[in-house]
Amino acid sequence: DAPPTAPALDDLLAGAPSNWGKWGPDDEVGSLNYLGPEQVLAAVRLVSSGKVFTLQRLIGDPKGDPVWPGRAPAERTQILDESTWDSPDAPQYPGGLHYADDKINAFLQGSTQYDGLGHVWYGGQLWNGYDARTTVGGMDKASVEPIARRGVVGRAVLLDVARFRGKDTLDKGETFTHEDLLACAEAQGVQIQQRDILVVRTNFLQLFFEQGEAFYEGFNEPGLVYSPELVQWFQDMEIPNLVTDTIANEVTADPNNGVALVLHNALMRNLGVTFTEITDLEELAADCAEDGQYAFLYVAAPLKVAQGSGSPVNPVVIK
Ligand code: UVW
Repeated sequence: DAPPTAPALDDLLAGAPSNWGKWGPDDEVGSLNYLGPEQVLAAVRLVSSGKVFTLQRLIGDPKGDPVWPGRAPAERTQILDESTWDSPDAPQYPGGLHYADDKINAFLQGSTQYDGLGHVWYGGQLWNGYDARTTVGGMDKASVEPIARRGVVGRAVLLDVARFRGKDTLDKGETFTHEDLLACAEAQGVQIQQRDILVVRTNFLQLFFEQGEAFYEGFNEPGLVYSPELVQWFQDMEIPNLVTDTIANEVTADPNNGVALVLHNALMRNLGVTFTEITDLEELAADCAEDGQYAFLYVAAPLKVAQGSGSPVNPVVIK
């Protein structure tokens, strides 16, 4: 079949809900404004067992780092190690001090990461109406820095869509809707509340670890798919943050219209919903299936990168 002729995002999302201006003309954190002290305290009250889970994928994993096509996995380089200090030119420190140093060369949009709200756009405007020219040479507006400065703390709900569908992993291009998320929550015995952080499991990246580079053939991740109803639901539910275990948080190419990454625009650019991608939810999901607790305290502190379009992060869940 010939691919559908993709409409322009400007047309597809004309008249769609928008939160531009809602938190003032200078806002750069969008729907994270929904997470105030009340939400933090309510989330803290969910802690009962003291179990802790970290959601970051290992940078430099010998199994490889899945990244969006065109990006490269992070590279760690050893700069100083014990062999350095064998050299006659090595600096001498009183007392015989030796030390190791290394560095990483990494896409800020690789590995587990928070996107700045200005990471994607169409029609020459970013989140809150900022001019897209403000991205030139570095994000002067809606970078990840303001998100990193405030941090993200709230009640989160795991929605284990793979398990709900009785699958090990979702398939390439497989889609689901907000109604599927609601049905998944119901099956798990948890309610999605207003201002909840949504943590969605597909286990799709397992295919990357099984297939290596072949994973990128016909690249089309599974995920949430755009509809006006879905966008309205995110708006009504005041969802501050969408966290998933896929590279792009949504189906890569919308099967209804062929447009790439519609939800990055309808949710992130227009509503200010923060995106967190490439998380590892496996230990958390296994534990939730065992203890039945699908709502928990979620804490994330992306790195403060001036003008960064994104930043690595190791989110923490506490039950
Ligand atoms: C793109 O926006 C292309 O990628 P990401 O999934 O990292 O947001």
